[in-house]
Amino acid sequence: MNRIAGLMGYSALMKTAWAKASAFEFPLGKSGLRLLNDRPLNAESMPHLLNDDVTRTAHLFIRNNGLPPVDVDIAKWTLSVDGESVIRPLTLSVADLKSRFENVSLQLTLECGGNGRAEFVPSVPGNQWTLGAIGCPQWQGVRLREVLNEAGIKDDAVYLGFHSADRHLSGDESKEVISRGIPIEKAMADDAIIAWGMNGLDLSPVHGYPLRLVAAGWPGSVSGKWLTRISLRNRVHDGAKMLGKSYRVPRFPVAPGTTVADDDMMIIAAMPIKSLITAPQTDRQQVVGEPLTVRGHAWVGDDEVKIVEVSIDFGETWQVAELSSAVNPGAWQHFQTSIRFPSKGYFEVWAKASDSMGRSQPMVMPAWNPKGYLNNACHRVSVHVV
Ligand SMILES: Nc1nc2c(c(=O)[nH]1)N[C@H]1C(S)=C(S)[C@@H](COP(=O)(O)O)O[C@H]1N2
Ligand SMILES: [Mo]
Repeated sequence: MNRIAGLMGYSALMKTAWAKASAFEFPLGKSGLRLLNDRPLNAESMPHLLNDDVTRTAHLFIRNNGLPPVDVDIAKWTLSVDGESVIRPLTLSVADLKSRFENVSLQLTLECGGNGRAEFVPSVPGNQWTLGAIGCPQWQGVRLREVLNEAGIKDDAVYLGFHSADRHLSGDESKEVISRGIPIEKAMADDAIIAWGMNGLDLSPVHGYPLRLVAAGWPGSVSGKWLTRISLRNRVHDGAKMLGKSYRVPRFPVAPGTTVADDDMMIIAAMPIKSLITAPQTDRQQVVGEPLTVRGHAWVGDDEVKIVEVSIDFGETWQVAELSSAVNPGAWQHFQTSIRFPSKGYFEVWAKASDSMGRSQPMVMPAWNPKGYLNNACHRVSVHVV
């Protein structure tokens, strides 16, 4: 059974989700999210809630692997830099970070590697994200490379690993929830930061207060929240959720449902090209002959989106949308176009983005993989023209 990418249905899915959500209170300041799991807390946004150029904190998805730290005292919080490949190990307070390094404010995308997982067939375990595990808020912090340069990087450094203060679900305090990382080249990039703020306010408790990493364009799991330590490694970081099948995909395409050996899996690097239609909302009614504005965002790992095309005839013909450039490296780009429907009836609006390397979003599901990562199939919304 082939499910329809992106159209996949809020109606059926939401009935169960809302029933669950009604017994659950979202953290203060969050609104409209769809609850996937309350322990650990996982909740996704909706396409129409992501229509703003800059994602509101209220509408950014939440992806926790464990339980956030409690009783955080920002005045006592420290971040250390260590590892085999550090020259001068460092420990910094939040105030040190703010006063000793250039402060930056950047719009950076954050997308969970499992965004779109719900559509893989056969289905795979894990949070059943549909479309909403993506956002692009404005982050305040310092460039990661400035802190690393201050500590000094040995020639043999190849990777950066992070450590965090969240608590393992089992209650076992010796167990780390997640300790992932990025190659040193990405750690030195313009769009990799240590953030203390989101949209001009302190990070909220669910998003990593008081400090987190944000490495735009890579799976969200490398953007460690509640950050306490970063390690410069002389080998690929081997922390929790770096090995096995976590955040990894097969090195070669496999048939749907295949069991893949760990040795045949590789770490996900930059995220693929993708777009999201944020207006109109799916299931919209439209009067025949009246123009409809179609709007949304497009983004791609470490590259630039070159073109976004829109179709209302199931991909037979495409119309090129206006596309903005990114406000800074690592930010998503916005597209917009006006559409007139030729007749009454059931239409779908499809959006397809392509990047500077000539890669486009697939119209149907991309390669199945055991954990359901990297679904960048085209988003489709329905319009009933009357
Ligand atoms: N310490 C810590 N960092 C973490 C996580 C976590 O569970 N613990 N989840 C990761 C994953 S898988 C994602 S997709 C992003 C989600 O960030 P958000 O909850 O702020 O949207 O945070 C990442 N950083
Ligand atoms: Mo994630």
